[in-house]
Amino acid sequence: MSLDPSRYAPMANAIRALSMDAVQKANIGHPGMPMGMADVATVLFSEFLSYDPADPHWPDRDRFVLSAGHGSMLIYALLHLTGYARPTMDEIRNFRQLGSPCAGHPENFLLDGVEATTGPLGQGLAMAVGMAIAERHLNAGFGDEVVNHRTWALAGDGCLMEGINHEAIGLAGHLGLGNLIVLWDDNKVTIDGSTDLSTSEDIPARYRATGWHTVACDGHDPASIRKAIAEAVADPRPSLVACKTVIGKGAPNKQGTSGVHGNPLGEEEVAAARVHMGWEHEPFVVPDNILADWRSLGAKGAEARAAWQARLAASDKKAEFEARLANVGELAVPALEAHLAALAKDPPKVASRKASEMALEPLTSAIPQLLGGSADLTGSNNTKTSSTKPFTKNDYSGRYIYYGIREFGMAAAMNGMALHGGVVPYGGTFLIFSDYCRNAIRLSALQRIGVVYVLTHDSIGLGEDGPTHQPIEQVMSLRLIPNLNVFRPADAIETAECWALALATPKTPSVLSLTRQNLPPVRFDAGENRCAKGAYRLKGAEAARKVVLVATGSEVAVALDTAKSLEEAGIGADVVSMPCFELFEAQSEAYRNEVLPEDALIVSIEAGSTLGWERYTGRKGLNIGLDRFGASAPAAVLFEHFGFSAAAIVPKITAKLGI
Ligand SMILES: Cc1ncc(C[n+]2csc(CCOP(=O)(O)OP(=O)(O)O)c2C)c(N)n1
Ligand SMILES: [Mg+2]
Repeated sequence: MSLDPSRYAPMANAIRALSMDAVQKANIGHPGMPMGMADVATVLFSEFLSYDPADPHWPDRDRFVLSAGHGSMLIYALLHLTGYARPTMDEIRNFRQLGSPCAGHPENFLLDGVEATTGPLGQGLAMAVGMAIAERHLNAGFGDEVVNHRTWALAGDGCLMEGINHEAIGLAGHLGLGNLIVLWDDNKVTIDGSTDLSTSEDIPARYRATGWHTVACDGHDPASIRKAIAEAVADPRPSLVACKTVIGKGAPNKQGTSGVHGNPLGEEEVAAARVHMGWEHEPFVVPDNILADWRSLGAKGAEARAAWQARLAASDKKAEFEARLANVGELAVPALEAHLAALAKDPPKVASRKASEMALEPLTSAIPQLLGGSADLTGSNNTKTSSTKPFTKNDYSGRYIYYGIREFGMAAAMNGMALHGGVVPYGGTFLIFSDYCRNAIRLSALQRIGVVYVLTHDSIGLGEDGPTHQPIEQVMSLRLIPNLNVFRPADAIETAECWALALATPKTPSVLSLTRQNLPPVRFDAGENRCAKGAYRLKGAEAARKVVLVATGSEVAVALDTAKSLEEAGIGADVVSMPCFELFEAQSEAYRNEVLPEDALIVSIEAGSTLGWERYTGRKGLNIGLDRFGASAPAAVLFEHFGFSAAAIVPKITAKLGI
């Protein structure tokens, strides 16, 4: 029961009118993209996209990602018109105002139907790649009956120009993700003006070179749009549909210019657009007949969803599928029980990256949702386990992704996988290259999703590779990102505990900061997850307590050595291991004061930036760290050279104490 296409023009104009009026009322926003892509969106939502406004979380729905997030009014208009409960017309009227879910850029946690937070150009498309990966993986496990949907990304010139585009499409082409379709708003305009100012690239040729199918259409002609999308759907490769459009289409004097990209049209031009489009209705009024056409599409989606529910009900994999969509936190604890008991019995001296691999072995075996990978550092990040065979074009059931040297692409893809659901992604690179993917890590946190970053070689302790590879400011700067748990475990037991914690927070991503170099065990008990409090007293003072040494990761062993020397000099010293600032901050004030008492000299020891440690050491405390770049030499030499030894630290403490 598809719509009579002659109805499309007024339907598309409803999108245009809502967009220009909402932007005009807010007096800020981007009318150009929604007005330019209104015709393409109308054909897509009428004839191709599988969605049900009454059940926005239906697992086998198509995913639609508005990668060109500045055009947020397009998705707000579409959600309202097709009959999602929100946004209401009042909420659209309050576009960009405090409390309205119609934020400047679409936020996945504010509105059902917004599958991803977008706005940082390029990342929406890269997240769509991750969604398509998750879809194919679940399809391999559950079959077409249960999982078989498409992922659509609407992207602008900016999304295609960003460097991450290269990483994302390279991966998608290599993996042959045929259910992925990118609709390119090929309007040849960006903020500064014509794209001729900055690019002369043959974009479809680049896509084809990475294994994509490409097709073009007149983005204002429904028949042309339909033909191109149908071709994209039929082609087994991922597809780029170049939709030739006029930015701001419908605004007679401003369309086609960069002026409509990100500015209100102005009262005069809004009035002229009404005349030009033949739209006689007041702002924020959509006539019943046009709204009815839009709403009838929702009913079509309900049929598709009901058919899927019937297929699931009849499937012998129903229970397994539903279990796959559940949170994994509770599976992690029992999965690690025997491993932790064995560690406590015979604590190994291993690098924490190795300890991570040892924990991942039982975790990946017990938790089918875990989908691992690395940006070409598998052997260094220790991310591959015996139960995770490669995910390839010919075998999507694999659970290990060779991302290639694409850190940003990997991080964004993992965001897409987590947003899709049914998989829990973890991926590795060197900690130093967290800066390459930092904005995607930030989007994991902003979007409230459980991605795990395995970031190894986490200090000068990596040794001979030298300053280009030695993180200095990375650990502290990752702690600046809200809603991100940064773990820096001190030994094998802490590493397993931190893995359990990382998998227990589906709405908070985690970073595991892990060493290249071996670490002596500092923990010999495994009954209680002591890392869960973020920081805890590892060793109490023997002599009268004058000092509390608080350290993370590889420096916990240095703190224990230092405490030993202090005790020998009659100076009582606690040692606190602080694997996670964020979890410590969540503890009661009483607990925090108990661990870091007022009446002792607090000394932080961490082989990285000291800025930030004052929070715990105070103005009178002591910060042992590294506020300069490292050097190329063996790890042990560097630790000695930069003063991470009891011999170097004790005199600083005694001087501070005036002893
Ligand atoms: C990573 C990133 N860089 C810069 C911006 C700021 N910005 C928003 S839209 C835009 C221009 C995008 O051009 P295009 O994708 O062609 O959108 P159109 O003007 O056609 O709507 C820029 C530079 C951004 N949102 N994200
Ligand atoms: Mg453009």
